[in-house]
Amino acid sequence: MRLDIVTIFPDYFAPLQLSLIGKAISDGLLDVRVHDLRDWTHDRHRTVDDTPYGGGAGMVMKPEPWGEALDELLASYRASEADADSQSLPAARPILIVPSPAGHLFSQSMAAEFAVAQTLAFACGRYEGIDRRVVEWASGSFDVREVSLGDYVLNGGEVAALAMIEAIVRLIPGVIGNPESLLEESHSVGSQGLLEYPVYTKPALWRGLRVPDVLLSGHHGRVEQWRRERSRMITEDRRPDLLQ
Ligand code: 6GU
Repeated sequence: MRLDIVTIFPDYFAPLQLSLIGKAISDGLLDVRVHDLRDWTHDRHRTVDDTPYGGGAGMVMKPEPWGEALDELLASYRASEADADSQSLPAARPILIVPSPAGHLFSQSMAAEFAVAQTLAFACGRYEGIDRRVVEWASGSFDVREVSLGDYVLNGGEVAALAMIEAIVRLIPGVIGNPESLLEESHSVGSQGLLEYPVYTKPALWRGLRVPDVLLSGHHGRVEQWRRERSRMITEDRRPDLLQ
């Protein structure tokens, strides 16, 4: 997968070099390119924002640098398509994810959908947002998806993009050593919409607290039943909305 990120804070994405995602990059499963939006400004101050038409607090990101950045992404996609095998299928419209607290709620199923894309681009704006015409214009060439992490406010799209990238990249085939571990997680299809059961490891007695006996019994069927019950109890308590 090719992953392009446009941001005014490229340093936010340094952690992508770590751990699982860093391994995916060095294994050649993932090609990450972080771009500084200010590279597409032309004034001495490298200005990316301006006051909102109609008034109000805060600043709005100017459309021109975004337009040029997205033009360059499209040109670069076309160049790599031309390089590719001429027998290959025409590429799908590239996906452009725009993190926004006003977006559709991000979910595990969205992560799974994005994980099979050939190319993904993230446009990270600040909270007050990007001039609306950028998304309008970009929709002519990209499959634009405005996506929110949840009902709280971050300062910009960078941290949201990092969270989404981690959720997406771990689903790319070959990124996780043991794909079976994906099946039982909270919010995955295999978990049947329930939250994950509690887990324990050695020692069996720690600071006076025992691991539940059933997990030491070696009785596979009873272990499964206990885990299902606990999943249901935890889901009922913390996320009753998931039981609908
Ligand atoms: Cl995607 N962006 C921002 N700025 N705030 C958020 C968010 C995204 N999701 C939840 N809060």
